[in-house]
Amino acid sequence: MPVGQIVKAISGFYYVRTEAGDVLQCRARGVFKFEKKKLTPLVGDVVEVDATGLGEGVVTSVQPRHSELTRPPIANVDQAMVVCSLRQPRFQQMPVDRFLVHAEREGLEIVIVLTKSDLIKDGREIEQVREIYQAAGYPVIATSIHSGDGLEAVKERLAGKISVFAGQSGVGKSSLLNQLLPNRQLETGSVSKKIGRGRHTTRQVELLPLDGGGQVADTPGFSQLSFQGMEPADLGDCFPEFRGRADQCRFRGCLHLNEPGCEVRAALENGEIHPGRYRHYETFMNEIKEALMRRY
Ligand SMILES: Nc1nc2c(ncn2[C@@H]2O[C@H](COP(=O)(O)OP(=O)(O)OP(=O)(O)O)[C@@H](O)[C@H]2O)c(=O)[nH]1
Ligand SMILES: [Mg+2]
Ligand SMILES: [Zn+2]
Repeated sequence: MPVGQIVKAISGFYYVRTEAGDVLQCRARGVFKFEKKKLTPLVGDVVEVDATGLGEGVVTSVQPRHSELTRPPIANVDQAMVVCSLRQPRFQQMPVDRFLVHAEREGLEIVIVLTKSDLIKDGREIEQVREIYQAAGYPVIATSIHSGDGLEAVKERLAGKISVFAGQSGVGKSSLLNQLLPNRQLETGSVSKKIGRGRHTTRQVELLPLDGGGQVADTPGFSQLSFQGMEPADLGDCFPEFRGRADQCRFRGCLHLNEPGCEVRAALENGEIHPGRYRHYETFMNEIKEALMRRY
């Protein structure tokens, strides 16, 4: 039975690229389950298909995933390109930090991609953002589709991997991909002047092959991201700049809030951890605790 990968899903149809390179339009047969959980096939899933002829088929099984994101919905990616614009809309640290937690939970490689650098007159702003994230251990690439800034660096990071472009609507995910995929023109949209937000131009997740190996997924912009199902003790692990220090906290299970002998707080106080990142840790911790209270 041929094995393939779901590259797109639209209203109950799964588009499966087989090893032979054909794309079959498939329905799913039956209910798939892992660990007793009902599972809906996602873009990125490796599946078995029954070819029924004329470019059509049926998905008969889904293989276990090595990673899974709910927003954007995609399975088996290796790397997340966290895309955020510098202007139109203005850079916002909160949604980036929020998404980073989700990507860290799935153990993804992460690159922060800043877009629209042509709209910035003073390079210091880029340097400030770079400092925040490089101190946390993330590579940061500033890009512009107009000046060509950073495009080669993004290409190098994508080579040979399965990556997802994730970020809010209007930050320029599809525009950037159009620069990297000369044979594909993805639809792009304008940013509303009035509310400074994108218009949700991209409607579905699509996995696209890259010249020279690797694949990349364009995804719809999203804004709401919650921490449902997370435990307070999980959060620190999703901040790479906390991880090495947490082992040295006085108490095991230290949540790095008010505990004495906390090495994360010590690093914050001597300026090794960025205060904005720590503030977001506290915000997310409160959200996780509130969600837990509602559950019981
Ligand atoms: N000045 C400038 N504008 C850019 C750049 N990249 C994208 N844009 C503009 O930003 C707007 C939104 O771009 P899209 O690529 O549609 O954004 P998106 O992230 O794919 O948005 P959704 O599909 O809605 O999630 C368009 O008007 C683009 O022309 C850039 O590097 N510089
Ligand atoms: Mg788009
Ligand atoms: Zn601690």
